[in-house]
Amino acid sequence: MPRTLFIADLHLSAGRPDITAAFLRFMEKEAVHAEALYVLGDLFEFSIGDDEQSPLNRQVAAAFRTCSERGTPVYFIHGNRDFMVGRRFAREAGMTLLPERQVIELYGEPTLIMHGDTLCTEDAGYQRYRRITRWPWLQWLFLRLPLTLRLRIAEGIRGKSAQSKQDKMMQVMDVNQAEVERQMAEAGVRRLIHGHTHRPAIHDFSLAGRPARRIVLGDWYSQDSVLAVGPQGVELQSRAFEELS
Ligand code: LP5
Ligand code: MN
Repeated sequence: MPRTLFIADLHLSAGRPDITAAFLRFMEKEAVHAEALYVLGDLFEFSIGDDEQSPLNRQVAAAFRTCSERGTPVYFIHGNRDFMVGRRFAREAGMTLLPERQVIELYGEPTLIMHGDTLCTEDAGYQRYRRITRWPWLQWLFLRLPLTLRLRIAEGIRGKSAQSKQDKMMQVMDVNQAEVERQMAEAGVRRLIHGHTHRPAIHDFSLAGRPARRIVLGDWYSQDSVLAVGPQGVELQSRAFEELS
């Protein structure tokens, strides 16, 4: 049975070899059998530019390349942590970079896919930070700094972000339903798939009087989270890392 797989929020880092192991096993055992693999952001804990040729980055690029060479195309949408992943990494990984919002036709159902951070409109501090870090000239300058300095800046932002998250209400960091409906209506879809909030769920609701669905992928901190979509329907799966070995 054909199926298309979606993952997000793996937060891969050198400090969590268990997540990398689960990811590599997933690539080898599951992704290669799919029609396509979509990675909806925050694959990496953070990215500071494609010239960071770390062993982890090499390993991930090789896993994607093997997958696409064996017939499963890999598509990537940036998350709020890895928006500096660029064309060079994409080329090395044999994957296609998609814009921040994309409508794909999934077995007859037009579906909007994205990372999900743009849906959190109540998080004004984050949205301001997001706008600034997407300025092309700022990214251009950032990429010209030495890697060690970029790493220090990234650590600085992570610290500030973790601090400010402590003062935010859970609801502020979730999606705003009106924004969900606005973006779905604008895209002309009745199904949305995203990650970012780490609140895996399938939400059914009514959009302009007709049934609509929002599917949220979970993170990979201590379990995986994989959405499989096929002609028969959708399945949001999660397995604890211990069950995977
Ligand atoms: O990722 P998560 O879920 O923990 O939190 C996000 C929002 N935080 C972020 C920041 C990332 O976690 C860290 C990414 C490092 C990127 C490195 C690349 C740098 C490239 C620079 C290019 C120009 O995205 C968090 C949201 C949360 O999701 C829920 O939606 O709330 O947002 C924040 O907390 C942002 C704060 O509101 C504002 C942060 C101010 C940062 C100020 C920067 C000062 C720079 C200092 C440098 C030394
Ligand atoms: Mn995110």
